Amino acid sequence: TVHERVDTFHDNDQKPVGYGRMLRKEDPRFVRGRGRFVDDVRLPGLLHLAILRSPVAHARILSIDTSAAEASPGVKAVVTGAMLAEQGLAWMPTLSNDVQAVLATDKVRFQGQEVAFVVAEDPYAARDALELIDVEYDVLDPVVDARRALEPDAPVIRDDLEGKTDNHCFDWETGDEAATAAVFARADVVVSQDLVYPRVHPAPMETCGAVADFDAVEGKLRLWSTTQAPHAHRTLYALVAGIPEHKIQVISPDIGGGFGNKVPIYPGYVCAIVASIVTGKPVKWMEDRFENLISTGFARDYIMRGEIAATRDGRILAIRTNVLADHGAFNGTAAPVKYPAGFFGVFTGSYDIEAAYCKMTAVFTNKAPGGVAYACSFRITEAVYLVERIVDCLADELGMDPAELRLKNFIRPEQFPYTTKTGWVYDSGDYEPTMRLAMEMAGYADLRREQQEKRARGELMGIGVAFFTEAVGAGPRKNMDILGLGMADGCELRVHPTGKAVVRLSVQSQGQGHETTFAQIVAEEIGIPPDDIDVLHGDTDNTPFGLGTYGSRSTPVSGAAAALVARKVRDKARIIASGMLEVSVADLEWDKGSFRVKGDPGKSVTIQDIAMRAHGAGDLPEGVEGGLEAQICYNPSNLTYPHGAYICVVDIDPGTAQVKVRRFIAVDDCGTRINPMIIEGQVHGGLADGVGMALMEMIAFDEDGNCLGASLMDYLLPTALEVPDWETGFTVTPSPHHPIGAKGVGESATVGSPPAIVNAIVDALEPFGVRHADMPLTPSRVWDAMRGNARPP
Ligand code: PCD
Repeated sequence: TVHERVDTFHDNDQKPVGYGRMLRKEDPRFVRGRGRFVDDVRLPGLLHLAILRSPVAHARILSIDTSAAEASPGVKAVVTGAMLAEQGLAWMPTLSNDVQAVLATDKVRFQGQEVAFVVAEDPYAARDALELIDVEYDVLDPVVDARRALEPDAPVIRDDLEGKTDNHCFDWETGDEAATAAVFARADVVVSQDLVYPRVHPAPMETCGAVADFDAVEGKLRLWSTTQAPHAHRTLYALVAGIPEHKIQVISPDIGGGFGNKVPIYPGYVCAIVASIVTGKPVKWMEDRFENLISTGFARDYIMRGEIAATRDGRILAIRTNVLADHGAFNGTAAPVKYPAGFFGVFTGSYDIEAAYCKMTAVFTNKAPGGVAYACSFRITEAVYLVERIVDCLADELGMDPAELRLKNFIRPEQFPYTTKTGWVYDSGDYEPTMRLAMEMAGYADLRREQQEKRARGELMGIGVAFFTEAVGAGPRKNMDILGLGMADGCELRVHPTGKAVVRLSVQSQGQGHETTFAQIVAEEIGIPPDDIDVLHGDTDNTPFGLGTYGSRSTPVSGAAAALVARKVRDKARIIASGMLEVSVADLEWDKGSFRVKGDPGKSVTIQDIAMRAHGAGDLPEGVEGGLEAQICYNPSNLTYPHGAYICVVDIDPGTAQVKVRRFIAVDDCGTRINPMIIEGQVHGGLADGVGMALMEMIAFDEDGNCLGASLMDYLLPTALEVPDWETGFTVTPSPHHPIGAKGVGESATVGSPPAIVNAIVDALEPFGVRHADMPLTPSRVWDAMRGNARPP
């Protein structure tokens, strides 16, 4: 366990080989405005596409008249759902075994749904023509509340599905219902609490878009698109559009943030492809902020009841939960097939308990589809919020300190690998030091004293504690696939004659800095400096197959692939070195960057010498082919389970109910740390996300199904003004099954911070007898809670 609180980093003069703080290789491009995003793609003859969206949440389409739009200046084509239906393209599969309308044919099922598109010479002509399309709607009653969706007389939203007579999406359960009931029956203390994780939106800085270029002569489709999973998307386009897969190239260039929003396939991508085929020209579709917020993958929207059973002295025995999940109009989440509720099964948290059970019902409503893993490994954010809130409710009931209660119930280090009561095998963990470090950095005892003094003066100060274990790195192909595609990752490494290298990844960066960290992983293994290693990604023609970047899977899966492919190259280099030095391979030892003869350190060859020899004149040892390159496909044996302890300090203005996050201490354990500077950046970003969700963000709807969070004036994102100076620390518990011991970290802070903040606010409101209040804790909600009428969103 290491305790480090560095807030500075050294520059590139001290180039470390391998792991360590290193400035990002991609940043010179970004800070000079030389990034190349989808909207920067300009091809000769480029046409522009705009989408007509439904103004209402639920209606039957009676007629669509496109004649005026077709006659509008600059317009090349106007396409409706009926026209797509003729080609069998009106519906497409989602990444969770549902279907979604590309363009509505029968009904519109959410406000903002795609109804028709216009292709024109410029984006303005396309947008202007949208207003000339005349759609006649027969408006139906919308269902905007998940509870209402289950009522027997609720309108049936998905009447496109054969024999569908209700709004059920799926039922799911995990754990042991009877065993859990038995433990609850004999427990001294049982606490239950209703909790809502409201619908929020990932809101990346860059909205979604695509440029499709179908070359009829070559029969080849090139698609630049804002995708977090180019290879998986390519396979899907091949299956849906019937274009042979080797004739599709998906390019995901620089991406301005993904956060799960860019995992699904959106109708706009498919429309751009259709438009290019129809017009014979390249076509660009870029949505605006409003379209992104109302129609693309939202996150959360879980209504949960949490129950916790314990002994009087604070031993947690069992956790039970019942969840109503709102999936919107189409089940558009992306989750491994066997996990319709994602990894919600980790709701037992970081505690060693006797029994657990979850029952979930998912429903369709007249809201945009999604339920995407927004900075979350498939619903872990909801699971962690649930457990960390009810543990606090239990602490309140028992009159115990929330940190002490957690310390008392942690899974102990000697229990790892630990199989939870819902069947997850936590690979490694050492929770107590992480918690103690956070408490020490926070000055926990002093904070509690300060709180006592302030309470005596009527001031509202709260201290919130949260501890999380995540499951990231999907996943072992024996039980994880998306639409039949196993979740493994390929990696290819080529060392050129002069000792410079190129590594090709199947994952795709959206800003995380993969061009730096993957060069560092390879550097650590073969001793070539990171600046001499280029990382290629995001282009299906030039990278090996793999399932993409989300659920913090790049480090656990592709990071392992990169280390192993480098070791494969090193093994070959060793044989070549043995020939060069005329000794057996067993007589060589590796010294980061060179092989030397054991006992004769003067005799050595560098990796660069070996690279030249591998490509150069002269014979190579028996059985060794020329060149210095390798390729692998890595199938992880398990997920990795990072953990962390977060402590938040808030002050609440008793006159305005405004919450100020005064301090935030985050101690993360992601195993071996590749680039601590990047990790801190990841944590800072995730913590800001958490402040947003806990205090301000919510996609709400009125009773007609109008989206009330359709602009950044209504959907509030945190800025520098709302966040404190983060205090970060770390511990290191390597993953035993990962070749370099690294676990993912990209989502940890988003997962762990909301409960810490809400716990702090509820703690501050203790004098008012508040045990819970639902996010987002805006001043009005906090005010209501203080007045004893906390209301769900
Ligand atoms: N790392 C290091 N070390 C360790 C780990 C990690 O260094 N141990 C680093 C790496 O390398 C990278 C990062 O860090 O760079 C991260 O990682 P990860 O965790 O593995 O992750 P990834 O896979 O790479 O990524 C993903 C994530 C996610 S998932 C999200 S949401 C978010 C994050 O990522 N997103 C983003 N972060 C970020 N950042 C940015 N800038 N942008 C973006 O967009 Mo999801 O599911 O999709 O929802």
